[in-house]
Amino acid sequence: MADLERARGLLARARSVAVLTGAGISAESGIPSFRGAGGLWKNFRAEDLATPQAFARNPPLVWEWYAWRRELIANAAPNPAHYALVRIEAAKPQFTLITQNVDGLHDLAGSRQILKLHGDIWRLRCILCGTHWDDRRAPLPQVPPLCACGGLARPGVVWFGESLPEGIMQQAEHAAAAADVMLVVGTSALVYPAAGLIPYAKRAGATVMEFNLETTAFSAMADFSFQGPAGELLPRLLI
Ligand code: BV8
Ligand code: ZN
Repeated sequence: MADLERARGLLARARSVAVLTGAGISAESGIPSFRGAGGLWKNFRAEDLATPQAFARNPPLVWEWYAWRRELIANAAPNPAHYALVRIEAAKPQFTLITQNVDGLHDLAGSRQILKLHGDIWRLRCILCGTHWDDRRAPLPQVPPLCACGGLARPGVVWFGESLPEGIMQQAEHAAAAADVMLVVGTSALVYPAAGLIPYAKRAGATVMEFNLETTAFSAMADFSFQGPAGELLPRLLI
């Protein structure tokens, strides 16, 4: 694929690289995505369950979904796509991995410079006293889990209608604006403000390379749009 050769050459010469990943990069690790090709959470629309309203209305139902995902993720391993990003990070003077994923597989693979836009499924936060902590037990001994103060704990993730962690979009925009190359991997590019980073990088002069099973709203704007599994395509970007 001549285009992949060209993309590989551009990436090799890039000083500064930013990456935006979505659920699709974890699909080959056995974790179903939310929408689009391979999405297995059809019965649970993320927009219906990943909201403060859904949690207020029915904490056990929302926790059932997260407990199920935590168990899936606990038994999942990073795949060649995650590891390819670790190798790119090691080779670049400037590298930022911006992820929408909450599964922690980038950390497990060895990525260092990670911006977690939507939080982390292993973190819990008490809705009463605000204490937050890591709890990696899967299954959890009790669902919904309670805080030491007796308050109900929630997953430490960003739901629809909730703002992202303080200052994280500024950091992400800074990385996108500084990037010579932006890799966009396994995201349907439907959720904002994350998806806005793609045109943002493009406007700032980055070469945008998309890796997805299907096309998205930004495929036409991208300099390269590769259709195929990230686990197969990303390793071929490396010399
Ligand atoms: C906010 C929780 C404001 C954690 C998630 C109308 C227009 C525009 C925006 C809005 C609007 N109405 C509302 C909004 C804002 C809203 C939004 O964007 N809604 C969308 C649905 C339109 N955004 C928000 O609410 C955000 N907050 O805006 O706050 C604010 C400001 C100040 C004060 C208060 C409030 C919060 C967004 C975060 C929501 N939380 N999840 C969790 O449980 O995971 S979003 C959820 O979708 C996940 O986090 C996921 O990461 C994210 C994006 O999905 P993707 O990662 O892209 O996954 P998806 O399944 O969609 O796609 C997978 C892709 O991979 C597919 O394309 C597939 O083809 C591909 N693929 C599959 N296999 C492979 C592959 N590719 C390569 N290889 C493979 N093997
Ligand atoms: Zn508490």
